[in-house]
Amino acid sequence: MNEKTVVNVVGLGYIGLPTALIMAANGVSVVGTDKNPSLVEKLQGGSVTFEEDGLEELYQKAVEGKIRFSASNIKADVYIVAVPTPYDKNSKKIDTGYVVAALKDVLNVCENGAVVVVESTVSPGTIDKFIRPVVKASGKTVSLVHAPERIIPGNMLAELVKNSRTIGADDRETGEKVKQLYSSFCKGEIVVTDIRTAEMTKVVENTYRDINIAFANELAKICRSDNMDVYEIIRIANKHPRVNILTPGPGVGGHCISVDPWFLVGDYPGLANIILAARKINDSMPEFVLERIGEIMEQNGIEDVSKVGLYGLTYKENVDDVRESPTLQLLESMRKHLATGIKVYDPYVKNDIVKCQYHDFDAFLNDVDMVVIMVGHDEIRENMDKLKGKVVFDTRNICNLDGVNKL
Ligand code: SAJ
Repeated sequence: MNEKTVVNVVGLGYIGLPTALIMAANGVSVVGTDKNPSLVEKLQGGSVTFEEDGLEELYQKAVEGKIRFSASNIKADVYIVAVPTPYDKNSKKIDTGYVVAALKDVLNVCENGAVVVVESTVSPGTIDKFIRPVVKASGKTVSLVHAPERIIPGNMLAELVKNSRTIGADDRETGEKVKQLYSSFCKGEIVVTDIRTAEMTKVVENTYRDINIAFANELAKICRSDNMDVYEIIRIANKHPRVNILTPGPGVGGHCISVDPWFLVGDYPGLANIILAARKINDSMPEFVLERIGEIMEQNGIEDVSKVGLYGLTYKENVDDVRESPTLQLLESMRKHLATGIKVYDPYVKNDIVKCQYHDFDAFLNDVDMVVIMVGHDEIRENMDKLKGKVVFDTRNICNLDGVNKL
């Protein structure tokens, strides 16, 4: 890798875009491509495509540097594939469709000797099973690398720089080459290993967090059943030097933690037991919240569900990503129970994506008697006073008003 190295980032979503921008802002020649022409046009036209702290500033730096956006791939030295890897809802196995399609597009244009880095999360063995055969069939000689991302939405740009990274490669030389490229922006330790270890490590990291959140959620249910304060119990238990319990919540959303553990369950049925139990607990939380809403409505004499409002549609605070969000899971559950009319508001979700959705906080509050805090966006944290006089059900433990109901 040298200053002439050209990188083509394929897929400009939540991971591809920040990666392309940060490389360009650090002097690497980057071409960002995406199959979605309107997304490419928007980037060419001067605006970013999702909200993330510091992303616009980074975009400005990148466009002053060496980046361009295109709807089709170009000849490059390194390709970084960052496209979604969903899972099949029935078999729980990974759906490699997008990665394979992106790879085929790369193979159509690349020259022999190019390096193809897969950043998308894949289940252990995917590169061997699904990616290598495609490369072989193309007749091209490329070096495959797996460099799974680790950045957390909400703090992506800081984490791109400071987090440690894993580079899985078939040989040391390729691994070191890619390490050098990533060290243009990454100041954390960059560990070079083999591809299978890199694949497994990524999935294990997200599974670890899923299991730990499930433990907190299970405690919330146990404490609710026997009238104990789960937050106080966790606060005290966490004073033990080797205990660090996470925070219970309305469920686990996002495209990572709620998805990756299923890869292990799908590939190792019978072996992945704690992992499966954790998934089930976290997936049960929206339904648990729904039951609590029913109880709290009854206790407060609220009979009409249209007098209840859900605050927050995204999967967590201060992001605009709604994928697998607990609120959407809850609404789906209500739909199955033929219950409709609950009101919804989220300052980050500008389009109408659900029924009875509001786009103004005050108008939303005016129309409801009970507010369910599903997401702890800064907006509500800074405006708690506005909830005075309402029945409040706080699933995130961020509200200290008198009489607030908790999980
Ligand atoms: N949540 C809780 N309680 C907690 C922590 C989180 O209920 O104590 C919920 C959140 O509200 C959210 C979900 O879990 O719905 C996941 O949020 P998160 O902030 O834990 O993680 P993600 O999904 O935004 O990002 C994760 C990160 N992985 C780990 O922390 C191991 C990130 O580093 C990965 O890069 C990302 O997945 C990914 O793309 O794989």
